[in-house]
Amino acid sequence: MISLAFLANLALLTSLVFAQGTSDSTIAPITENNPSRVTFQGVFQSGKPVQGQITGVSNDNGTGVSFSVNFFSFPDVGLGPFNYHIHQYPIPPSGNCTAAGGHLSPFGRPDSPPCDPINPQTCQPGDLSGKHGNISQLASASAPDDSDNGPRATNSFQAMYLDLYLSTDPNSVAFFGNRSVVVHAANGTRLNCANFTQMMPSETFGGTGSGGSTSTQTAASNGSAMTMAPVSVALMLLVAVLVGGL
Ligand SMILES: [Cu+2]
Repeated sequence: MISLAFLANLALLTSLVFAQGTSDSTIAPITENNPSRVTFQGVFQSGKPVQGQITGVSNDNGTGVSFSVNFFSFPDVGLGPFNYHIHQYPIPPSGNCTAAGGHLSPFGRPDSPPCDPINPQTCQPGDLSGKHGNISQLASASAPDDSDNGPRATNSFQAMYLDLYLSTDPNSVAFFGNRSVVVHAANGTRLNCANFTQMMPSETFGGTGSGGSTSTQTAASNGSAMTMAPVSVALMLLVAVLVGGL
């Protein structure tokens, strides 16, 4: 009797999992209603090859996430082309990049075949270099001439792009704010990695230009302090006018 019930449950569970896994195949939907201007940044660990950071901020229209990539100090161009992804798990305090697990792939898209950037919705949401280009050309204009030893480690890579398939909404399966970024050599070696952490608007934009439309936690506390002053000034003016009029 128990085994029958167990089998029935197992069948139900299997059909549910199967339906979930196949209803939309592995196509990633465009993320919408992301909270406006929420920002997450990953900064690579010091003392490892490849330095720099990647920053993702959601747009005012809530669709997708805008990324800004600034990587530098690549070890050796010969180890490239380098690639980088958002990986499934955060990096533990030990800094071990292997603990990040595989690429963020909430719809079950495997690592192969390689991502076709013409159809980014078919790629793993975490496959940033697959969708937006790997690091095959490094800017080296500022590198000192050291032709005997090949290109110096000052090589850098910058990119900015809108990714439509990642999310800043913690309720989304495409949320990346609690995950990690890993940069790899061409042979897959994990050169460095970083956890994403949320940045406050003042940190992101240096406290300038965002104005009153910035609608997050710190803005609220700053705003209350700042709006108090005009209100008291207005009250004082009103009192002054009244007193003066009498
Ligand atoms: Cu990776």
